Amino acid sequence: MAERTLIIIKPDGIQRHLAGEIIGRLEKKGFKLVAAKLIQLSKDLVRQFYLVHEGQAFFEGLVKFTCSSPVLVTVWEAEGIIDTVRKMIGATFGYDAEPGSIRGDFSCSKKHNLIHGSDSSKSAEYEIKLFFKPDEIIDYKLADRGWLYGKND
Ligand code: IDP
Ligand code: MG
Repeated sequence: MAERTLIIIKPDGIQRHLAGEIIGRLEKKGFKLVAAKLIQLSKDLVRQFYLVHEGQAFFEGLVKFTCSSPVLVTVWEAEGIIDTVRKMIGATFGYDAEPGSIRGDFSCSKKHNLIHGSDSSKSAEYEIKLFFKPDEIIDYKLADRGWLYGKND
């Protein structure tokens, strides 16, 4: 199985009507969508999700923001997807993010930066399990896969 990553369109992405734009970039890159749901997160779940940031000055504000509107939680698959998506997302703070990246093109904020992407395979495994049961992640083949992938060619 190819590598998997968890991508969340955060509350600002939904409220600013940017979910389609962001999902479209991931689709056009050739990544395979294997799970998706729109959910209103609870504070408890967000605290677990952002556990590594507990104790930081921005933590409670981050939890409040993440629960302030529904989010679109998705899982994507492709060779090397974790690092590639992080490059497509750009630096954490929108005003620092490179033009051409998702945050660089659409965010000027620290907290309101539109999208989450797992930062390592360990985080991806932890995060995917928080939101999806194994049978909610769909195993299927993309018809054009022969044209898309080939990290080891
Ligand atoms: P990442 O989303 O690029 O992986 P992290 O450092 O893991 O960035 O931080 C998680 C999220 O917390 C960020 O995406 C952002 O929404 C928020 N955040 C991080 N640092 C700050 C800060 O200093 N002030 C306010 N919010 C922050
Ligand atoms: Mg992070």
